[in-house]
Amino acid sequence: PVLHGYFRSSCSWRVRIFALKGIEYDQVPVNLIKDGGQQYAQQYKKLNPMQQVPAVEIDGITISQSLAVIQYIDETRPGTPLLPSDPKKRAQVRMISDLIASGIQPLQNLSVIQKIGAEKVPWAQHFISRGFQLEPILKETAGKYCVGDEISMADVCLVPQVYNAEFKVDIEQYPTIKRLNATLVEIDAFRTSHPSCQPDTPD
Ligand SMILES: N[C@@H](CCC(=O)N[C@@H](CS)C(=O)NCC(=O)O)C(=O)O
Repeated sequence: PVLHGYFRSSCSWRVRIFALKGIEYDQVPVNLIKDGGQQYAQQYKKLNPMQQVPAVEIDGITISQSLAVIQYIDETRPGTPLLPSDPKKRAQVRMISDLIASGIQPLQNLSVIQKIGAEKVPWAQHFISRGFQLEPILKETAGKYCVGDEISMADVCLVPQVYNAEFKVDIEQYPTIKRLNATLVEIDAFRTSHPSCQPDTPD
């Protein structure tokens, strides 16, 4: 696979969790800031008409939308399953993943923040705090990880969102989120996929 992504993009980080499955992949950096945003380049637009990262070339097709990528690799590759087989747990994993991927991240995406202008910091804080009402949900579903004791797509969504939020809100207010994140960031696949150590991470 080839991942077109950006080191600091939370959606790209979700996909870098390829590492959890032991999948080797190449990375092509798309700098969201440089040159007015390389995601807007004509050549990249051909790959992802939405002009966002990630886009993944895999098995002869191109997939954008990080959750679609994660579910595709889960369905086609061996290793740690990212969706549990129990339908109730599976629904909980999807609920938490959607809550983050549809209910938090898009509201403070770069193109949104750029439109907001001067109010961008309180805007992002508001929507992260609102989204982190996820806390009581996780309190119910979590064991060692977001849903029970098995790592899942929900964990893959949570860690990048917490990384992004840490710059903006006080994570101490969310003890379950804080605990889960602290456990997850110790795992090798989360360490190697961290924004601080990607090929395009600046010195
Ligand atoms: N739903 C998409 C969202 C993709 C997305 O929002 N990507 C952000 C980076 S995390 C992006 O490319 N932003 C560029 C921009 O807003 O111009 C996914 O899960 O992959």
